[in-house]
Amino acid sequence: MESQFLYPAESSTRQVVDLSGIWKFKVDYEGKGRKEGWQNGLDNYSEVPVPSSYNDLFTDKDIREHVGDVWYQTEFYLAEEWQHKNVNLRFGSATHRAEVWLNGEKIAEHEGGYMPFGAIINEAGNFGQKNTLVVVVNNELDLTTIPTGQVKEYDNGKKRLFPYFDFYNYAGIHSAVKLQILPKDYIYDITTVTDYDGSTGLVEYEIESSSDLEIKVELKDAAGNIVAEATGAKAKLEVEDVKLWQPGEGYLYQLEVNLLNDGDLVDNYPLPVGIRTVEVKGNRFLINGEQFYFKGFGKHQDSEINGRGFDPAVMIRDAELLDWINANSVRTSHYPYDEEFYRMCDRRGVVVIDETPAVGLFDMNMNFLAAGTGKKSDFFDKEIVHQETKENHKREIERLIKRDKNHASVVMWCLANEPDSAQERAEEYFKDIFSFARGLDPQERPLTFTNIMTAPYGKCKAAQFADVISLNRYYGWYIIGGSELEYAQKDFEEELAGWEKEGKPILMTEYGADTKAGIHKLPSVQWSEEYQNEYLELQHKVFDNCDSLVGEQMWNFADFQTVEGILRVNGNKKGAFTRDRQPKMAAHLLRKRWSKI
Ligand code: BDP
Repeated sequence: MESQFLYPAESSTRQVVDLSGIWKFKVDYEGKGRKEGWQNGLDNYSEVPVPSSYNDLFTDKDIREHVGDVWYQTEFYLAEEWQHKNVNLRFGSATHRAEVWLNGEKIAEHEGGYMPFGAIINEAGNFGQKNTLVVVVNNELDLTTIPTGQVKEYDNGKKRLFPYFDFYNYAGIHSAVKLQILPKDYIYDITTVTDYDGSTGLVEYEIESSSDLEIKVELKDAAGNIVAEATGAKAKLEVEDVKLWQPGEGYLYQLEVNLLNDGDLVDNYPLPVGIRTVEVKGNRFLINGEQFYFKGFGKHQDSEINGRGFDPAVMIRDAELLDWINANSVRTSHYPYDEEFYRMCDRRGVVVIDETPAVGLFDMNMNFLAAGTGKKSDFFDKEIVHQETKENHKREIERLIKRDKNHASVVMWCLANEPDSAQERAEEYFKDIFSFARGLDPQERPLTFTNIMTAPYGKCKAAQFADVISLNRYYGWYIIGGSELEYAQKDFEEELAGWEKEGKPILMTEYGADTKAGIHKLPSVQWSEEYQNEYLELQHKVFDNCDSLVGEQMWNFADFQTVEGILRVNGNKKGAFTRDRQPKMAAHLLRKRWSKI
């Protein structure tokens, strides 16, 4: 299969079989599975749901904290008639790496926890018979993986993982596993670029397929009327009286791509297309030529029991809450989410900043906590970082843009979260990263990364390459907090005034205060719901005085799981909502504020 990035859509020529459900599961405590032939089939197994993280399902801490391989197995039948088609086995994602065997034969291998992969299985598959699919998933991270982390091994052979980031390193098969029954000749990539001229919408497209058969495309409006047509692998469509895709109103056309052989339909792929433009002009962020102000959150794909596993119920609940709170946007901190999320945002008009998994480019365990102390770190002084880590980082950027390039909802790429960008050698690293990324997006969307507090204005070596200055700031929480809160305003304003000199848009991608729902205290103390509100009010005062500010995304949408430790109370509690998606007092405050902006 030339590319696994195109979403597995159904059509009159394509059938999709979802293999999600209850699979067999076995933890490989001693790392002996391959030697013992587990790839041929598991014995003495337990059960897991797919998709889901496995960590929070069991009652045994050694399973939750297991570092190494875990094995999955399922069985399925391949219909006889599929022999004459291409049967593609596709994983939406498995975290952090996976190897796949079908009937004992290795068919795929993938590293990187958030992107699709798979293989055409016609050769390894048994048609008309039962097939055994075995997958081994591994969660180890190091200095060169994206994201980064560290494995510690103890005398008894046990290992523990210390992520360089502030969220639990959930592992498992996190997205649906699907069989795509594709025609012999099929479409495997589509690229669209949209624009408009007055009331005429423009859709440029380029199609890649496994053969050079004739291509015919039709663009249909939401009611199904054909509004433009063309032939050939590449062309520009014009749409009269265009209805633009807008924040809050995700109007979608459908590009029907048809592959024809002597006029007979061979393959059809339906791609949703929102016609809109995105641009940074001076210190403004424009969508369809109009100033856009981001209101919303940095999120996590995180929920009770399921962990990082995709859960459509949680996704819809979150979308309803975003609506309720008058938010218009999210950042997919700190990794790409499930494909269904972007498709939903396209439909609902939710604006997305799409982030790579490049988090933890900071040479300190739990860097997010130690960062505020200004402790010395030398991540970018390491040669290996400029070689292997950077190559892996580039690979993830390339994959992200390939997978998500056509989503109207995606308006900006966030290339990294809080790297140690005050370091000298961060400059050469990010110069290369940004110029690499600039060449990849056919829609040329703006690029950013989120800047950490230890690389303030004047010290950051990477911000010069970004189109938008995205700031994660905790004035009033990690610094100048508690009884000093009122004094945080001045320092924060001074820093923003510095950044404003760059003449670029400034976006608050994080600001927040840990708050345990149900703690009330008058006058307030840190961790109480009253304090979270006072903290937010102060931040908002600062924002309202900054002309270059193009948005505020509070940290975090909801409470989420992290590693355990003395600074996290069963997770990070900065949510406006609890982990079970109920509002804290802060949610009501934000709802009121955002109804007026
Ligand atoms: C920032 C990180 C984020 C953390 C947050 C926090 O980007 O992942 O969860 O701070 O400390 O440093 O809550």
